[in-house]
Amino acid sequence: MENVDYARTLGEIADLLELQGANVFRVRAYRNAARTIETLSQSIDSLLEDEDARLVDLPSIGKDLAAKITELYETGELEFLAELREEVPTSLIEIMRIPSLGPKRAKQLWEALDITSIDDLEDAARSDALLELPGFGETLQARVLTGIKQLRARVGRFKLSEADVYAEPLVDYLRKAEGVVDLEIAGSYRRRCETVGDLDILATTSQGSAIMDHFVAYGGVEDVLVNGPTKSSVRLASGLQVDLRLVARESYGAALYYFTGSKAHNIAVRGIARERGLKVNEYGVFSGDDPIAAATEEDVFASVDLPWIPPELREDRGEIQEARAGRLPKLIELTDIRGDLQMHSQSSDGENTIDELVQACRERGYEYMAITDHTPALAMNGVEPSEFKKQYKRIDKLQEKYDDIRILKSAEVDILGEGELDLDDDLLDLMDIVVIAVHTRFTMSRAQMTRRIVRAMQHRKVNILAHPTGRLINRREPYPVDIEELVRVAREEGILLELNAQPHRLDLRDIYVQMAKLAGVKIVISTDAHRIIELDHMRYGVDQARRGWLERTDVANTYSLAQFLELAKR
Ligand code: DGT
Ligand code: CA
Ligand code: CA
Ligand code: ZN
Repeated sequence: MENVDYARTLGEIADLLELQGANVFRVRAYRNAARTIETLSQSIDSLLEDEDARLVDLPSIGKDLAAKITELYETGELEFLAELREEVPTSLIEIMRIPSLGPKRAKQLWEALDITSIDDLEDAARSDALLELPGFGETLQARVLTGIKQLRARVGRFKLSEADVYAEPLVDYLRKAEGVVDLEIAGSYRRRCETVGDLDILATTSQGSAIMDHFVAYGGVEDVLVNGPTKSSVRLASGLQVDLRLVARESYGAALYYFTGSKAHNIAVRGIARERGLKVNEYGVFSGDDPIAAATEEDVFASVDLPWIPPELREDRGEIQEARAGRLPKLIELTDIRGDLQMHSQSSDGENTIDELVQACRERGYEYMAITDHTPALAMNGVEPSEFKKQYKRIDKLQEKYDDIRILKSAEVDILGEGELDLDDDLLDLMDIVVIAVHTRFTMSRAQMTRRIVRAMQHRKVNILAHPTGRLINRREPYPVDIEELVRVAREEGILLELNAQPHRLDLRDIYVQMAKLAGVKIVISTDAHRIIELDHMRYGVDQARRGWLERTDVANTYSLAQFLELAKR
């Protein structure tokens, strides 16, 4: 099993316990364990193969959880989960995930109206049946219907980071097939979209199609949908569908181009080709019946007088015109990053000490970093002002040991309901950099939310607005906010906007990143790491930045410390 499979199982237990109204600490124990496993650098399977390794040494894993994980490892199943599933209809979990419902209301719907599926819920909401329940009203009922619509639109899409978990070992496995020459994942995965519907793999071999049988024999395959000599499709145990196409070596470039997409980009390029009397398909670019380009992507682009366009830009959002004019951006790369401006230590909800985080950032070659613990408004995870003062003294001490990295004193200051900040000015004055964010009260009107955030941005000490829209991919829509107004205020006030690199946030999203760039607002890409391994999420932030057309100079944390501080200055 993959670590994500273990994590998913523990997460499901947490969900089911929550629906039963179990003790919150018990629920949280499962969630924390799931998170530990999801971000572990070593695989649970290999850990358990090693006799000396002890699961209980991992953070958030006690004796009981270790036993459950071992049972999963040994039998592939978990009796406890099977029992829970008997007691709770699984589709209630989906219902519970609809924004503004949650476990208590899902349970209430189940008990009072016998609602156990999304379809039941939709029927009930449409016939006004929800209005009869205590605590439900017109607004909530309308919100439930919107939530159902959104849920239906996104089912089946995997976050890019989830797809990576399955894609990387599969690609390693496929490369071992007989005679493989080229092997690459095209489609939305290659364009580094934030979610992917399926994986589209292309291969060429020196001879034969042995790779097809090798593919369908892969251990992670649950169903073989098609097994042919040039195209096979499977569904992995995780539900992810994978297509493998074997193409002729002389037309590999054309196939790679075609299956990278996007469809909109392909259609636009095909239109240009048609004007020139050319035809483009997955086998090549043709003038009449004669292929004029097919071997490489560069050839395909050159046949319509375009330079090669990076996959992340191929969305038909102006890249073709800019390419023609010789104005394609030189996209930012991971190695350009020189610091990370958001991470949490043990003082709030992080797992590591500041010392450990500093070591990890030094290992990553960073020149600066900021510790941004939560503030008291987040009851369970917040740090009290007196604790922040102690933390800053500790940072001063620690700083004396290092001249290769600057540890910036900071906090992720909560934006309260009316736009006030959760810490007093005298504490903000002790910080090198002030990061602000909304974490509560998502349901205000667009105008109210915009006013709230703008007011916070206008506070003279603020430098960075973190995860500006609050969305969680596949789980929570952004709160309603006038993003253009936030960009305008950022420009006016000299505030940096964060592109949060957590793979389930990626907030700002690509088009807003581009909007900020066009307005002349600098972006910071921060990992918001809650443990060391999450510092490596930086690559997802950089992927998203590339999709937003950012160059190195558009990103504040690609500059030297002195230049960064100058950019952050109000
Ligand atoms: P996904 O899988 O929903 O995340 O998105 P993609 O972009 O990977 O889409 P997919 O898997 O349906 O197809 C892969 C690529 O194949 C797509 O990006 C462009 C190309 N393609 C598929 N269908 C068409 C089509 O009808 N016309 C054109 N021009 N290209 C297509
Ligand atoms: Ca795809
Ligand atoms: Ca596909
Ligand atoms: Zn946050």
